[in-house]
Amino acid sequence: MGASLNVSLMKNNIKYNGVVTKEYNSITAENAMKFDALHPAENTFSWNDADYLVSFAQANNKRVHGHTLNWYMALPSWVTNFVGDSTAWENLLKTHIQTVVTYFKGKVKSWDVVNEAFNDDGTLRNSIWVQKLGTDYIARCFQYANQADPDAILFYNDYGHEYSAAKRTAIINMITGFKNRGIPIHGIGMQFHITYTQSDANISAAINSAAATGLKVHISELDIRLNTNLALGLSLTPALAEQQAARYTFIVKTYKAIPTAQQFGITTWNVGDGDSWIPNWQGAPDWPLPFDANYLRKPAYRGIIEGGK
Ligand code: 9MR
Repeated sequence: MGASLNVSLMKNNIKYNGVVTKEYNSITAENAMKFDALHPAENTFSWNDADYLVSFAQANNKRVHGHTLNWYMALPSWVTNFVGDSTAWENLLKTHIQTVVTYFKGKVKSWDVVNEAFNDDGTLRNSIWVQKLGTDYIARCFQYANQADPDAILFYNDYGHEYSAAKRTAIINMITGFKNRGIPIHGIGMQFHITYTQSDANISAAINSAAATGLKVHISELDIRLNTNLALGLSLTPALAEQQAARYTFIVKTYKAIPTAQQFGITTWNVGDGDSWIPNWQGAPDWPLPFDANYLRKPAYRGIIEGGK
């Protein structure tokens, strides 16, 4: 069980740090390993925040999952403004991936190599990477990462598997193609930023179709929103909290039914309701996580335990 971590809360909030230390055995950096954080200028790498999380993990015996080597967001302006031919762009891509993977070799044992490359309709997102490097850049990202650390477990990470059959089919087709071509890919990350109204059928279809690839499956950014109408005055009622707990239980149960060797883990995106990215993103209050804003366990916590039994 993992969570994505905010470095400044780890340093400054004793309750946050305590809950993280006690409750999880895997961590992902919420932002500290993204391109803009690690590589703010062409010839500058900035490792401090990422190092802090890696040291914490080593001292407390936790796995570190790397997020993310390639994404269309969280890019520094030197990349979005970069001028160069396709060789120069390829070099930029390769240098970033290989510098980062080499730096963390042996410490970060798995990576989201490429994040969110598809649109919800299953077409490839027309990102800066597609524009500069063509559609097969995704395969090359995996090859570059694998060259830098042949032992790293490499994931393709995305969202929407539960609500878009077209998107999950496109992702699975890409993965099958990679396997046939010998492109090193070992896992599929499904973010699962979902609402409590998401159906059993959709959740099962996402988990089971990912498992059918034979790859490791990571539920990589789980949170369960309650404010489906974006009501500004909504408050968390016991009834809503119980419905959320039941969704957590169903997800964990369904996940635990896939072959054990394919269960990479379940990671929530953030730790407590007070540090969730959701309220800010949707512009309305919400309580998507297993801990409340004081880092006390919610019914969702019990729901997770229940699902693992
Ligand atoms: O939670 C992250 C937020 O703090 C950042 O501002 C944002 C941009 O870097 O990324 C958020 O995390 C995203 C993750 O990296 C990829 N999947 C969606 C997550 C929520 O937007």
